Order: sequence, then C-alpha cells, then structure tokens
Amino acid sequence: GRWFSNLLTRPISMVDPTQKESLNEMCFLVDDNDKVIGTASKQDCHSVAADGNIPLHRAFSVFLFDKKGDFLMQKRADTKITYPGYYSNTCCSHPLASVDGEDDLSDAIGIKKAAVRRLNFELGIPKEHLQLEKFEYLTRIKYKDQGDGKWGEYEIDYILFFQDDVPLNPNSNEVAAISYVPKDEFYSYMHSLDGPLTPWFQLIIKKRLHLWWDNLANLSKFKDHTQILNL
Ligand code: DMA
Ligand code: MN
Repeated sequence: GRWFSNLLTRPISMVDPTQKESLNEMCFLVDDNDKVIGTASKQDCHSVAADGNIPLHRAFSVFLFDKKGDFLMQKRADTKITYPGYYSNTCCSHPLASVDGEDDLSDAIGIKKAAVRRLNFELGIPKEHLQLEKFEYLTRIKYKDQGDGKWGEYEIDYILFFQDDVPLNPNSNEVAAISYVPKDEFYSYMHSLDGPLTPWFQLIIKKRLHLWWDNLANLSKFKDHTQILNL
C-alpha cells in the first residue's frame, strides 16, 4: 500500500547499510566522447539534481549466456538504491577509480576486469570461470533516465557479452532472483514478469538484443569502438 510505495524513494537514513556503504565508491566522470574528466562518488553520480541533471559517468552491462544460448536475467534486490525490484540484464555496474587497472581502455580490459569483480560479487560466479579473453566487448551506449526522480542514471555504458556455463551463487543484497531465458521464450517471459524492466535494458531489447543474440558465435563483426550509440 501507501507505506511500501513510499519505500521506493526511501530517505538515505533508511537505505540498506551495505548499499549505503557502496555509495562511497568512486566512479569515472566522462564527457560526451567518453574522455575521463574526473571522478565522483556513486552517490553523486546517481543523484538527480533539482534541474534534472545527473553527472555523466562510465558503466558497463554484461549479457551472459549459457552454452546452449539461453540468456541469464536478474531481478534487482529490493535493497538496491537505484531501480529496486526491477528486472535487468545479467549484471551492471561501474569501473572504479579506486580499483587498480579498471581505467585501462585498451581492448576495454579495465571494463572486463570490473565485470569480473561484479559477476563474482553479485552472482557468485567463481573468478576462474571468468577469463578476460572470454568477454566480447561490443560497443558503447549513452542513455539517461531520471529513475524515481531522486536516483537515476546518465551513463556511457560498455556492452559486454559472455558465453559459457558457470556456477552461480547470487548475493541476496544485490539480486532478488535469476533466470535463464531461452530466445524463443523471451517475449512471453518478459510479459509474465511481476515487475518493471530497467530503462537501459528496455532500450537494448528494443534496439539491439535480438541482433546480437542471433549472432552469439560471431559477435566480432558488431564490435565498434568508434561510435557511441545514443539510445
Ligand atoms: C549500474 O548498474 C550500471 C548500469 C549500466 C545501469 P547498477 O546500478 O547495478 O550498479 P551497482 O551494482 O554497482 O549498484
Ligand atoms: Mn550508473
């Protein structure tokens, strides 16, 4: 009822302590060309200002598939500060200024390292199953979303694909539920969900997901580090 919907924009004092601590992580601020112009806390990077402004920062989105080509989706935990309870792609987060090597963009290696860190943390995938060379970096996507009006996103988002069978052990502070979805059941599954989809995942579904999913075995032809897609 009324009380629970108020929790969607809880005051910072009521935020889950583990998630609150993560607001101190330092993200990379970037310009429209993805050039680093500074760093800012996760809290500042996701706070929507009175004029609707959000600092543009660098992020990544992982799309993980098992060997037979089913796609791993996650439902975000209710403890998440941004987009709690939303359904999304496998794993999203940010390369951090405080973690050695995550600023290295040669072949997006720093982004892949950040992805390993978060796939391990959020989904409990052992790092030995996440060799950097198994990630396929496709392109960058720029998008903005005001979220709940208090917490939102404005990012240049690196898209990473990964295909292998991996052990999973989700972290309940991050992830409420996971599910492998076969391609031919994707749309009916989307319609059966009991929560909204994250805005970036919606954009990617609308513009690119099927093209990429249809080409899991030869994704390199879609690799493009010259442009930033404006979705
Ligand atoms: C942020 O994801 C990145 C994108 C692409 C939206 P997130 O909110 O899941 O980040 P984190 O897990 O670090 O809180
Ligand atoms: Mn972000």
